[in-house]
Amino acid sequence: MYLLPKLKYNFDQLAPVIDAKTVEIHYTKHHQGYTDKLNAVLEGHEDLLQMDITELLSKIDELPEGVRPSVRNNGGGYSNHNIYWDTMTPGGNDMISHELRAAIKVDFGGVDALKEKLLSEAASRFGSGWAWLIVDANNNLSVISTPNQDSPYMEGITPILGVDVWEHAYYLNYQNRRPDYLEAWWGIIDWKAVSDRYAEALV
Ligand code: MN3
Repeated sequence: MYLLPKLKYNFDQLAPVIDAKTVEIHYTKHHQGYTDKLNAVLEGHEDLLQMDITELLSKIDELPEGVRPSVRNNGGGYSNHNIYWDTMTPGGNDMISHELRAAIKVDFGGVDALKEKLLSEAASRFGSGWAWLIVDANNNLSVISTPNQDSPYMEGITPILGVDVWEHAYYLNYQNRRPDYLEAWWGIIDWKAVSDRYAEALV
């Protein structure tokens, strides 16, 4: 059974970057919906319901055909939003670890260059999807994007920061101005949480 994680903040605390109504609908309707549909499709598959979500997604190609498309969409949606909420904090913080800062310097040239690359990837993702900072099997960082609710875990790589570019994430506030949402969103990143995810991702 997969459970909707509690948010680290109230619905109104990401404002003015993300308004309270958007957070509430996104969390209580969209994220809850993915969670409920994931549990429903896995009913009767106790082994799969017991798995850590990252393991379930990494085994997407081995799952029974009858559940695979729904796990891709709803399991992906469940996990992606867990990371999205965890990536943000009211007002943002700069508590980036020395290790992560050093790795960003090596792989991108610096935090500003990472920002430019990530926001550009997110802005140019056609239609609905996500942009990610990921750690690959060689412990290198890179920026990727995924369509729909596809998860980096399905490709054997570990997301440590993720931004939702589905219109439901920003439309009330920003309408079609995705780049404005992204620029504002960069300011509410929880670098402590991202640094923790980086430390856990290293193998
Ligand atoms: Mn979403």
